[in-house]
Amino acid sequence: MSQFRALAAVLRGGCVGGSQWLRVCGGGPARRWVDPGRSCSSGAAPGHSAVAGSSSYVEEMYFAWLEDHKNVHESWDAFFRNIQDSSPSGEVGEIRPSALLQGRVQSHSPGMAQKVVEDHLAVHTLIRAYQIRGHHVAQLDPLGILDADLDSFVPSDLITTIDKLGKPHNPFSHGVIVGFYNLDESDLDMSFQLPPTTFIGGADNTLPLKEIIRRLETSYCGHIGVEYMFINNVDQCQWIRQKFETPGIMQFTDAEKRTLLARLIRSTRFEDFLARKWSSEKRFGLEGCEVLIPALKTMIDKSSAAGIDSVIMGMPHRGRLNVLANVIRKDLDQIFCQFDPKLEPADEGSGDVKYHLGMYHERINRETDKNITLSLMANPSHLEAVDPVVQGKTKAEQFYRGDTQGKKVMSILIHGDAAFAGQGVVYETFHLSELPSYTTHGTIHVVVNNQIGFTTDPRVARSSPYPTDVARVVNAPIFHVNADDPEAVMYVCRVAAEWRATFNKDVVIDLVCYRRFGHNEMDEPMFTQPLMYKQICRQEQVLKKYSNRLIAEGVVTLQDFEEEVSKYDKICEEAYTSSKDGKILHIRHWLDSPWPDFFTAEGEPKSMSGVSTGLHEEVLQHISQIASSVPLEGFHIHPGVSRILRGRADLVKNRQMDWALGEYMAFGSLLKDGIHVRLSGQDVERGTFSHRHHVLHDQELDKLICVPMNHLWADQAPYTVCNSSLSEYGVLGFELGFAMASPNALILWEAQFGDFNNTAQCIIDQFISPGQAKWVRNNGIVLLLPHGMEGMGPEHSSARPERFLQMSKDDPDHFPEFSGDFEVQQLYECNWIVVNCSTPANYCHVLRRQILLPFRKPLIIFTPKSLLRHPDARSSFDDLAEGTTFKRLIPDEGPASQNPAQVKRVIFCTGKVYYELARERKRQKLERDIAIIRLEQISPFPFDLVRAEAERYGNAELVWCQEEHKNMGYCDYVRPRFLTVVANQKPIWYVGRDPAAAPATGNKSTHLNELKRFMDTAFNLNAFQGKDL
Ligand SMILES: Cc1ncc(C[n+]2csc(CCOP(=O)(O)OP(=O)(O)O)c2C)c(N)n1
Ligand SMILES: [Mg+2]
Repeated sequence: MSQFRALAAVLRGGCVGGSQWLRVCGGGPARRWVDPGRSCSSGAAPGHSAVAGSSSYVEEMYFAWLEDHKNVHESWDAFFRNIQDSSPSGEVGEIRPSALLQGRVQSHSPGMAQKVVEDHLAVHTLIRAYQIRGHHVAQLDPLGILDADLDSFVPSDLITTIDKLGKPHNPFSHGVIVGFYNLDESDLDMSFQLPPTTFIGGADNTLPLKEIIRRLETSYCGHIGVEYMFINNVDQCQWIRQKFETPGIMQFTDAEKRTLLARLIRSTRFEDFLARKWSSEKRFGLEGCEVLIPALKTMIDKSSAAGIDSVIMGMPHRGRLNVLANVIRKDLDQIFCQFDPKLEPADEGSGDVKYHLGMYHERINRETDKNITLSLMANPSHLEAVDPVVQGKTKAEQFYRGDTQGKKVMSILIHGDAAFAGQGVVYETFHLSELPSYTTHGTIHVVVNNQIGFTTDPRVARSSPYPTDVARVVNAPIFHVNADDPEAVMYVCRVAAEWRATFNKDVVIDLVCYRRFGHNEMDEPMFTQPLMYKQICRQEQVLKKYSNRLIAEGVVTLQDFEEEVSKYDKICEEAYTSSKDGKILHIRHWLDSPWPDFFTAEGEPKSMSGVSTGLHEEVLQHISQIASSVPLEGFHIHPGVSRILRGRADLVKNRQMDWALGEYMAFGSLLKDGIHVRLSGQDVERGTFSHRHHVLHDQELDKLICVPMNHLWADQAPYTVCNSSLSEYGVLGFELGFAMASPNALILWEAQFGDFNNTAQCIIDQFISPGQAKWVRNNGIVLLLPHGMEGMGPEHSSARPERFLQMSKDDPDHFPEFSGDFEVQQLYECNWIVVNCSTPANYCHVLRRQILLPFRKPLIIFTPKSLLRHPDARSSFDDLAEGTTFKRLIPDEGPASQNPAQVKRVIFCTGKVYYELARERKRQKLERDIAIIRLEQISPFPFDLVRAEAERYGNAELVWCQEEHKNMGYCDYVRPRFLTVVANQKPIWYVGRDPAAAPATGNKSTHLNELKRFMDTAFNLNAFQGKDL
């Protein structure tokens, strides 16, 4: 590099003749813009090979630069500035530019130029290398044994003070730091212009290389590892650089340090207290990551200051009790009494274990003096399953409060390292984060990265360097931080909250920590992690380390510290004493989403009477008119859609409706009553089967759409219909969470085909079926599951009714007592409602009933495919008229019903097979002999109505007919209930397909043969004669 100083002097001397020379080459106006992208007159970057051999080219650049620094590319600008800065005085002006092309100087210049250029580029590249890869060498692991990125390498493009600088890196290179850049030791004192993509200079534009390296190390390789260079937005990258590179930016006042210490005391002493009092109880303590509590509180403080007044959180087992106690501020005695084995439940909740229950609390944030509501969602053991649920609940709160930018309501998700890396729902949830109908405008994710999952080492538990890599897909910055440095942790929490408030995008904090004990406190970790745990035994508590540090700094005295500790210990002791008074466990106190106005003060329904779901003719006419037209003028719809709308209009003229219109009536009428309706799922806007068309697309203007359902009434509630990402687990979880926020909304999730619901099985099994029993909260989510054997093969045929029915809790062997309104009472007691409607009117009624009921239960609807267009599957407006209601069972209304004593067989069925049965009965002219009765509500089983029908056709044999295979469908559910209805006095014969492994055949003729076979049996009046049960 020193060689180049001579060249600098030479070049400087040539400034006199610069303008003359410029005319020769440029031939244009005196001032030229030297475009770095062009050849002859451009400013190819100083390191470019074209530059290396051309000293006249360097001269050209130099003179242009002298005239105006802006004439050249910024790399040339930096290059010449550097030369100017380092040139010894006196040489300037002695050599004319022509000399540059001749003699000694000329012979040296190309190589020298190249070296200067290379050095400069090297430094810029080095800065960039730190920005990209500095986190790989950050000191993140408090134990100092595992590398947080599972690799101990130092990237070759980083020059660090610890292992390279000043030492020959390559033994054959004779004192030159070869590394990546060909820099030598003398370059360390050389000053370099800093690029605009770094803030390490503070107020300085240039820094010596040595200082550049030191500052980069401070910013990127200390206790914080910042991963952000994958973000494809320059402003966001600059924002992060400014937050982490600006010298001295990580400052805390003494007051802030004391608050941090006080919070750390609470976090640590809470776990110590539990360990002392209940030494043999599992509690999934936070030891090793005590800093989580001050971390969450810092985020909440900062977010509150930015205007947030509601924070919805989701988290797994680890540290949950501590979060409840010290972040949400649940009364300590209520937490402690959970450890009492004699506690009796006071309400219906099955009493889920204490580290699963949720909580909702409104309080004043002490730092900001503002109101804040904190809720922690109840969650199952199934790690990460709660993620989309939290997001849905957050979205709903934002929606109902008109918080369109997420400035009032936000979510925080806490994760374990193994689960965050391993569970696919994490990815699914990330992929909802930027979608218009699903975004919550930024979530702060915190990973409690204790570098272990149960007994499994991360080196065999994930393929990515960090557990957080999944977040890169959505350009979320990731802040890795050593959890034993509380101030570094607080700093990243502060920045994360500011990031969320500034960009409304997700951000991840990776708290690299350790787990002091086993997976739970009873578990022996030495079996599997002997070395790690030897180190953990030696590891001083972070509270001890930090308090010592603050005492040494003079921020607190030992006495202050000890007083603070005993103050909190005393609080715990007092709460412990009062917890012994509690004899009853009120699960209701652990409700995460209360609906105060919907229930009585005791949490009971306000009434238990039946609901009228019929509609006024005017309402029916108005909705159907909007449903069959385009409410916007000059809107160009597709001719096919036009045809569909005309078809609807024709139906309406005859006061008839098909399935799509029945759905329109339900949604439209609820919207009229101020009920928000939200329908979400893959392709729901058009409808997979192209029957719905709730969003019309202008055929000439891009992105111009019309949602007629939002044009029904001026003061209607909003209708949301949204095509989702191709996810079931994530999206169903999201909608379930959405449905938690308010009882006054109809939230529907439609599976593209019903069989895909099993991809969301965890949400169904862990939340929807047992949610109320575990967590005493109602939820009225509706699942629309297209189902039916259409000869289309094993996929897309079955929504697996058998599984939903198996989880229904009504007792098959107990004939219920009929008191009050039996229908409502039975619905109140069930865990969910399972229906298969055969008519559009009944579909409409059941959707309306869902909202008009005084409580909420999940509703599973097996919806049709071929029936969507079946000419017989239509309803008259009369079926929805005022006074009509949902029919749990549709009796036979034909000739058989007029002379029931003569009827020989009653076929009970549900769903689409009814139409096949009815057609076959007609074909065989058996309408007097055989009654066909449709079970529309399968669960809870309409014992009352079935008994009435069984009694009415007292002489007939009873048959259950289904199109599904015998080990599937409804058979196993209905059979014992039928037997209970007839007190086991009569058989209920099965007609349907034989048992099978796959839900349907893929062969059309086999399908038809199967259908024919069971139809033959259904109408063969001798089929069961002489048969045993
Ligand atoms: C989906 C799921 N699979 C398996 C388990 C069983 N399990 C409970 S905790 C745990 C390890 C979790 O490790 P990590 O996510 O790192 O959290 P940590 O316990 O270390 O805080 C496992 C496998 C579970 N709870 N959920
Ligand atoms: Mg872990």
